[in-house]
Amino acid sequence: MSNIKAYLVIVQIGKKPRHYLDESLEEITELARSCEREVVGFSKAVLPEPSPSHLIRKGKMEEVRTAAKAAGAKFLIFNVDLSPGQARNIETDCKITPVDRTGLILDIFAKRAQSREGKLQVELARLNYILPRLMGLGLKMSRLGGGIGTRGPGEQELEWDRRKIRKRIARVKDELEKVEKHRALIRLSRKKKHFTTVALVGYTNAGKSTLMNALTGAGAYVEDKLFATLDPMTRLQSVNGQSNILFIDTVGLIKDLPHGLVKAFHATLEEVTEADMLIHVLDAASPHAEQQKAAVDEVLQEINAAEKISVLVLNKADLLSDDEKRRAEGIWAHGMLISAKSSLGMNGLIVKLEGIIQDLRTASNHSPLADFGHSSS
Ligand SMILES: Nc1nc2c(ncn2[C@@H]2O[C@H](COP(=O)(O)OP(=O)(O)OP(=O)(O)O)[C@@H](O)[C@H]2O)c(=O)[nH]1
Ligand SMILES: [Mg+2]
Repeated sequence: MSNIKAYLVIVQIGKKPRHYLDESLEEITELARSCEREVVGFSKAVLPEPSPSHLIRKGKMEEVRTAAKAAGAKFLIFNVDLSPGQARNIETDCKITPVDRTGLILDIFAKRAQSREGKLQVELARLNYILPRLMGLGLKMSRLGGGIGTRGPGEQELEWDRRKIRKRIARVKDELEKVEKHRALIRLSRKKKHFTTVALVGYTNAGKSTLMNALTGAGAYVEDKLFATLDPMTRLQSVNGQSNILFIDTVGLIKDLPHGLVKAFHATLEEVTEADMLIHVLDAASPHAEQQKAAVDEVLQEINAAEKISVLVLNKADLLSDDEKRRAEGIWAHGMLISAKSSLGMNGLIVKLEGIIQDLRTASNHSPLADFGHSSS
């Protein structure tokens, strides 16, 4: 199957860190690849401020259009988000569909969603993304329709679509609420059964699913693509004599995660908020490991999970030289160097987990609330 061709437009607006453009290009290329788009070329632009009409200036837009057309691109992928108006103008002038960073991430999520819940979450995020864009289109249609007070047939259609979308949003939200309630019940029953839950969190592609498999033999889907995992997967496991440990593999995070997505994935991320402890998986071999850790920490803050007991694992240690290992340990003194793939350092990690879980259990046995809700189920 041949992939759909895409041309990248990498824009820097205002002052940014030194390698911003290169890093942005690298990230969008990875996202495009994960969305099964074939990158056929790219342009870079540095702007003091965005042009309200097309984001980039007219001359640059023309250059992009010519290069993209010549390369047979069906999409123009931008590294930043476009306003509905900019997206519409670019499409009208270039006759190539623009996709912004959020749109691209949403497309990947849509491809990956498997479970009913995952599909609902992605649908909600997409509907919320489309709604203001339809409104932009509606405005244009009303202008086409003539003066104030007159409505072109096009606009009526869009008005109706908007209503339909709003209705659908309400229904999807309703259904998600039910799912959330169901999840809460499941969590309660886990508590009653005295399971200890360990959530694996981290930047996308850090190796969470690989570690999940190494710890539990779960057979979680692993791929060298961004957002390979969308639906949380749970596996019950014993660790060195500590039984009833529930490992949860979760959706990967990314910097500047579109806000709508965080909201849509509320129920999934709640698994992290409610977990007894976290394993933060970091790709220590990535040149962007520090930024990636910061981005994950930010989301953990946002979902009130930053204070949780957590173990930082510096994964992919098999790719590091001795010097690089020392450097990583210098930056993250509490981090544990492991390779989920080659099982390097895994024994140490398991011993560490066992110790923490034992402490957690001892603490909860001594807590006056320990027997709260306890039953023989
Ligand atoms: N060399 C090396 N590669 C690894 C290691 N752990 C994972 N990988 C590779 O990294 C890629 C991503 O692994 P996944 O386990 O899918 O990563 P993830 O964090 O679950 O990714 P998402 O689900 O997309 O967020 C795969 O190609 C893995 O084979 C490791 O310890 N060493
Ligand atoms: Mg995964």
